[in-house]
Amino acid sequence: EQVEETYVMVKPDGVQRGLVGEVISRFEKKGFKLTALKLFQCPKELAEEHYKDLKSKSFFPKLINYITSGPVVCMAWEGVGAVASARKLIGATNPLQAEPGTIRGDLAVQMGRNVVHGSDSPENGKREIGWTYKMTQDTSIVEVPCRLRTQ
Ligand code: DAT
Ligand code: MG
Repeated sequence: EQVEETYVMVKPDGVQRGLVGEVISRFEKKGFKLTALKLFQCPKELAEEHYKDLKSKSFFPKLINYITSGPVVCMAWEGVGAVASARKLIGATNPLQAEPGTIRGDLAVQMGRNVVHGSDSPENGKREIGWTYKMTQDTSIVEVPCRLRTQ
């Protein structure tokens, strides 16, 4: 197992419901290291890029509408096997199928409101974390200025 960085994002429903602390807490308790954090409003173009593999799906417009509906919290978490482990902590895509003990299993009931995103591969982790940094530097993006880099 290798030290990896994964991108975790609290989606607008999670932010609106006040679950940011709960999500962060689970990753902290697991033992991962928080290396970046940002609160921002995802532009439509970036949402479409983020979910481009799902472009042909019937739910794609709804998904983009949801993810751009309010601020999201973007994070990078580092640790041994962090990508797969984060996916386990998050649970299955459909919250009704997610195991109790997982974030989605404990905190959500709807596929279209499943609280959190986690990268599905180390490559996508790098790619998705890159956007967070890019957004941080792009002053044209409407954002709550909130940035943290631990080292
Ligand atoms: P995950 O978020 O578990 O990686 P995914 O990448 O397949 O799942 O899909 C991204 C998001 O799209 C998912 O979190 C919720 C939504 N979604 C996926 N499949 C869906 C479906 N069949 N109906 C409605 N929304 C769906
Ligand atoms: Mg996915």
